[in-house]
Order: sequence, then structure tokens, then C-alpha cells
Amino acid sequence: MINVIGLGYIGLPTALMMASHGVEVIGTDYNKELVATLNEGKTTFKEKGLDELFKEAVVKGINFTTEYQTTDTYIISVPTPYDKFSKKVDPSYVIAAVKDVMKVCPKGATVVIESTVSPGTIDKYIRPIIKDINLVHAPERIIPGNMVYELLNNNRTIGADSREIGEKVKSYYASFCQGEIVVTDIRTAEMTKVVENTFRAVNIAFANELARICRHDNMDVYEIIRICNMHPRVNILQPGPGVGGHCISVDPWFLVGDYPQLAKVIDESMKTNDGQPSFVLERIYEIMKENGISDTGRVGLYGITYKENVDDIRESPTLQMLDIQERHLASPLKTFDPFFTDKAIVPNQILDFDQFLNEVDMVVIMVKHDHIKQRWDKLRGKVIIDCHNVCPIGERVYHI
Ligand code: SAJ
Repeated sequence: MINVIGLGYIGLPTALMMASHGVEVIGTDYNKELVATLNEGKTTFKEKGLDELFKEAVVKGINFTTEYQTTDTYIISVPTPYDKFSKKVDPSYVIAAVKDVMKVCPKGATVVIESTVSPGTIDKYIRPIIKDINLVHAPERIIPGNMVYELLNNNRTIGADSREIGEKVKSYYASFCQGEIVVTDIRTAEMTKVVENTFRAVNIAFANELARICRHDNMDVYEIIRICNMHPRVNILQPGPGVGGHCISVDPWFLVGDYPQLAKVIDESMKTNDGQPSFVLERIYEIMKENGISDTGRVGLYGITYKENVDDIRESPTLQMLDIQERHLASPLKTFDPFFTDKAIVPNQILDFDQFLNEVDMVVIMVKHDHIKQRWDKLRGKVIIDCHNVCPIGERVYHI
């Protein structure tokens, strides 16, 4: 039996996937409400294919509880936030989970840590608190919005102290994973995960910097990137209103925090990405002036989540923008998001799309949800700032 600890964005789909492929799984989370919701037969976040997977796993006998189980294999997928001041990883949830596992697990059990950690974290914080168990690091790679498909098809990395344990854990993942599973050591596994997300962060920062250069001299960044990407060895990502999510906007900071004298490109890239919400705010100001709009109450942000077609708001560029506004004592811009409707979290949010459009003259496309792509007609006549170059309307559309 596998006890999956932490039933969030990664732990839940992983537990469901293993259970639906015939592995005996018990999911544990310390959040009683979350466990109660799962036991009522409901999933806790929206994700393509997750509800179907959930039903299958329930039929195959998955159980959810707040209790840690006594078994021979554990998968830990609890959050690893970063300390905003030191930029270092905060391993406290992983440490707490491993300590709790140690209270109930038998000698020789295997503890797989899926949570993202910076290189060396397991040696520094986890090894000193364990005894007579096998440690493994198997970082996840799935992308919100396409998690179920990617769980099945992505290649994976497993870091272990011995080949034998690595191969044993590989066989659990091979029960569902059709990608290649590489077995390596723990430190390499830790580093690869952070490096993958850093690669993407640096590439997005490059695109954002190009957008600023092109804006300065009135060049079309999208056309330039499109043409450059026709070169066989160039693949530039897209500029945007900022980088959100719990991965790409967080993990690269671990390297900056641990190697401040060495991680210069990464440091600058992260600062560039973090500067995008301010850059968009300046664009809003410029374009308001150009169009004679003086009332910020007539400007609306479309999209609150950190990216398209998900309900996740962690580190969302829209929330970063609202936060900057608040710190300048400005009243928040109006917002609308079909995926996120919790008014307690986002001030000035309008829940009805038509009402939102009635109340604004300018719409800033912060997130390119499919919802807006099916409703461009409704935006005719508005001043539009399209942060993603997706709007097909010809007139009064500006880019960042
Ligand atoms: N973004 C851009 N321009 C782009 C692509 C993305 O501005 O060209 C922005 C998005 O709008 C979003 C942010 O970057 O705000 C991150 O989104 P994302 O879709 O690039 O990635 P995440 O954070 O949802 O998931 C990433 C993935 N990592 C990589 O692609 C290397 C995923 O595979 C990881 O499993 C996940 O991080 C994680 O958990 O680490």
C-alpha cells in the first residue's frame, strides 16, 4: 500500500492515478475539510479529466484520511514555499511530514519526496531526522491545465541512494507512466527539477525584455519572435503580464537564494518577470491618457488566475498588479474571471461578464481563458490592452 501525504495540486492527481491503475492507495492530508470534501465524492480543484479520474480511483478503492498510515511506501507531496526575504526554500512542511511518517513507519520503509526542493535540501534537512528508511526524490513535472495527460505521458526522474531502491520506486510509477523514467541520485534529481523551471523562467524573462525593448522603439515583438522562432535553433517564449503559479515564479529563486554570487542571469530574469505587472500598469496609464479615459473605475482586468483555463491564483500577475495599486493607495481596478469567483479574496470583482463589460470602457486581457476567445464580439467598441496577442479585433487594440 502507498500512503500519499498531501492531497493538493500534485498529491491528489498522483494518488488518483496510482489507485486507478490498481495500486492500493490511501491519501492523507492534515486539512480535515479537504479530506471531508474528498470523502463526499467531490474533487477540490478544477482540472481537465480530474473528476473522471477521481471516480475511477474511488471505484478501485482509494481512501482519504487525516491519519498517517503504517506501510512500506510513502509519497510526500506537500508545499515548499520560498522565504520571500532570503529567497531560500522553506522546507518546513516536508520536514513536518517526514517526522510524522517516522512516527508510524516500519524499519526499511521507502519515503518518496515529490515536493520541489532546492539542491541539497534533502541532505541538509531530511537526512538528519530519519533513521532506517530509504529516501527517494521523484520531482513531478505535470503542468496545471493538462495534468492528467502529462501524468500519464511525461518522462520522469527518480533520485535514490541505491539503484535497487530507485528501480523499486520506478516500478510503482511505471504502473501508469508511459514516459521514460530515469533513475539517478537524489541531488541530481533535486537540481534537475529546479533547473527545468529556471530554464522556462529565464526564457520568459527574455521575451518580456524583448517586449520592453520593442515597446521603447515601437517594434512588433510578436512578429519579431515569430520570425526568430523560424530559425532551427531558436525557440523564444511569449511575453506576458507577469509570471505566476507556484513553480516558475518560485523555484528559480531557490538558486538565487543558495548561490547569490553565481546565479546572476537567473536573478535578473526573475526581477524582469516580477516587474511585468508594473510595466502593464504603466501601459494602462499611457493608453488611458491616449484615449481620454480619466476614471480608473472604467478600467477592467479580465482574468485573475495565474494562467489560462485553471482556477489557481497563486502568485497571479493580476493579484500582483492589484497589490501594487493598493500600495500606491489607489482603489483597485475592476476584475472579472470565469474561473475564480471568490469575492472575499479579490476586491472589486464583478461576477457577471455582461455587467463587467457595462461598467468598463477599457478591458485589459490579463489571462487568455478560452471563455474570452469565444466572446470577442462582446468587446467591440472597448479599448483593449491585449497582454497575450490573442485578440482578433482590429481596432483600438493595444499590446504591452
Ligand atoms: N508564461 C508566459 N509566457 C510563456 C509561457 C508562460 O508569460 O510563454 C507565464 C504563464 O502565463 C504563467 C507562468 O508563466 O503565469 C507559468 O506558467 P507555465 O504554463 O509556463 O508553467 P506552470 O507554472 O503552470 O508549470 C510549470 C511547468 N514547468 C515547465 O514547463 C518547465 C510544469 O511542467 C511543472 O510541473 C510545474 O511548473 C511545476 O510544478 O514545477
